[in-house]
Amino acid sequence: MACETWCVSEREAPTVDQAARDIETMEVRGAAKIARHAASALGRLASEGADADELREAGQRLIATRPTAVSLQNGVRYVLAGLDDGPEVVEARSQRFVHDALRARERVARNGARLLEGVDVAMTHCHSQAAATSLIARHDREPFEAVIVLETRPWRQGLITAEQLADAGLPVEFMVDAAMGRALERAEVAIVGVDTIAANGDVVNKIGTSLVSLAAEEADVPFYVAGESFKVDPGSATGHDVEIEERDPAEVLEDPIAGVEVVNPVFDVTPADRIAQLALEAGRFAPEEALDVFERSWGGLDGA
Ligand code: RUB
Repeated sequence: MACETWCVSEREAPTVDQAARDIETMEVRGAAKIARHAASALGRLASEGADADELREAGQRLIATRPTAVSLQNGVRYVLAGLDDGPEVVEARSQRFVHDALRARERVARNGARLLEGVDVAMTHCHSQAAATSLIARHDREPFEAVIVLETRPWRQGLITAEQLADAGLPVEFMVDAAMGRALERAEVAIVGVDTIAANGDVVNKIGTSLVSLAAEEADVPFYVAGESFKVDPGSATGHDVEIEERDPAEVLEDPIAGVEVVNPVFDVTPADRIAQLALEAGRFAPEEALDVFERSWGGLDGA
């Protein structure tokens, strides 16, 4: 499978062990990319003649790498829905998932850009391809005066966003997370990505997102979310049913301090009623509509 289908490097599709390591170490990160990476690895395993038990076990191993982003589970389920029909079908479903996921991302960017029409200053948090490509698509049509990017502790994924946007020619301002209130004195919208959308439209995304939405509400600034509909989790009634990943304390504090426990939750829940609109591949929607869009777009998951 070539790079354009899974987009990490020029390498072949990864083995399951390699993909699991890439995802665990965050060499491959972001909800959509981890789903494509896992799907590609399953496709490779199927092409190597693995049987149904091996494929099922590999799917479980990949799902266990990161618990919060349902995209990963949905990608694996989509691919393994072909198990009863043999490894060729699993391989074909892996390719179809990656292809459709990339096409969905392009459409999300177009719809995300529409949400940003007429805005001079936008703000974003973390690194989301869906949000970043929405900002770039909008800037290509109608240049921004500034895009404010929050650092996003502890992993500082905001740096990746800042670089990506600057490379694309956007005027980027980089601020620490605690400056978000100050940033919202100028920003006219906030737009972020998503790891999981619960059935009621709550959004689970990088830690700090919920605070951004709260600060945006206080500043009377619309808060938008961009993402592919395979990030919907029909099994989570609300965002609080989604497992929140806790990562290594060393990501927060390299040298432990005696008597201090470092806690490192890396996602949080933004309630649906703070989200002005979602940009999905099928258009722009109220958060409560995402479940319907998922069922219409990814109905194939039902057979998984
Ligand atoms: C990344 C993050 C992103 C979503 C969406 O967290 O929270 O906003 O995953 O990303 P991490 P995308 O760095 O821990 O994976 O739009 O690229 O799918």
